[in-house]
Amino acid sequence: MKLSFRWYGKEDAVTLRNIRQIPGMSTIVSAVYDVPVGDVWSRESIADLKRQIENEGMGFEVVESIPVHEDIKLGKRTRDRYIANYCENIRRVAEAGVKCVCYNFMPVFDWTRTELEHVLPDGSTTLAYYQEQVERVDPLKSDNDLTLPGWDASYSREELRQVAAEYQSMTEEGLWENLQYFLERVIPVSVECGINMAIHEDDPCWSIFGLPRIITNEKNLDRFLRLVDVPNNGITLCTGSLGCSGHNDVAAIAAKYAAMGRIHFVHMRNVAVLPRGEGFEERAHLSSCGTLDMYAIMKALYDNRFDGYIRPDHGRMIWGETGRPGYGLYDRALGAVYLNGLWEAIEKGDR
Ligand code: DNO
Repeated sequence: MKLSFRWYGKEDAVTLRNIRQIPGMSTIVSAVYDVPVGDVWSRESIADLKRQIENEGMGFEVVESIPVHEDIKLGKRTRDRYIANYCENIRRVAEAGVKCVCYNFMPVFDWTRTELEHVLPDGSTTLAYYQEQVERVDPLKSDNDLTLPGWDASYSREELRQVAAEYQSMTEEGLWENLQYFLERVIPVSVECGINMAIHEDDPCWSIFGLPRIITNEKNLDRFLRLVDVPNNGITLCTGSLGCSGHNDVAAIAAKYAAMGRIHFVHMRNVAVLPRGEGFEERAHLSSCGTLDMYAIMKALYDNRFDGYIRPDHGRMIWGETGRPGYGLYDRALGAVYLNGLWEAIEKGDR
């Protein structure tokens, strides 16, 4: 495995120097944030990222994310222009030495939580999703002024309603068709430039606000991989996104797709799944802190010869740290160290 860490660029309170000091850290996961979704990234911005990362002795090999414009997901006529830009971005990051691109195909909302600072018994704070709170918020109702903390701040309230309204007639099958259209154009370019494309599962892995979500379980991942059946069309295995539903056996999923060579990137984090469909809370990485067996997942990857990138996913806020929810330094660094330990033990146990 290649240990990696997400960095939000110069504006990130966590510095590259901080990250470099985490044992075994080799790769930075980042993106260009200075242009709107759908535009072409400048070569200068990409080169600038690369230079900063390499100056700290690490490599820039994973992009998370090149975001997919809503017009592509909606299948609008304007999508061809955005797909052309997407392909151009793939070529440009490949020229800079990037090997893997993470993206998602979730309508309107990326990851969604109802609380960003839920206090755990030990005084740390974490991200949580309570179904009952989600049900009280409907972005399509004009008289509803409730909001959720994870929402994309780049949309005004009205724009959010408009874009969500455009999905009212979109079915899951429609979204599958639009995903296929996108992949048929983008994957050949990624093959040409040696980039592994890694779709991120929907988080949480079920429909919210009546919007379709399709990258949610093993059956749908099978269907996804068959849409364009080449190794470059792969997945980001996000343990927390799949694992927040008790129906997904994450270790079995990890084993299956690693054996097929279709997992290019892994987000490792633990969640506590609440009873009776009440939602979930993010927890420290250690297996005993949540529902997921992190050892079993790492072992499944190792046993099936996974050799891609892994990063510790969301951390809690601990030791008084404040900052971007889920993306502080301390708890993610503890996560990285734990992943190193698991991997070393599994590897040496195998000799
Ligand atoms: C959340 C992340 C996601 C992820 C995108 C990939 O913390 O895991 O926002 O980056 O879904 O496109």
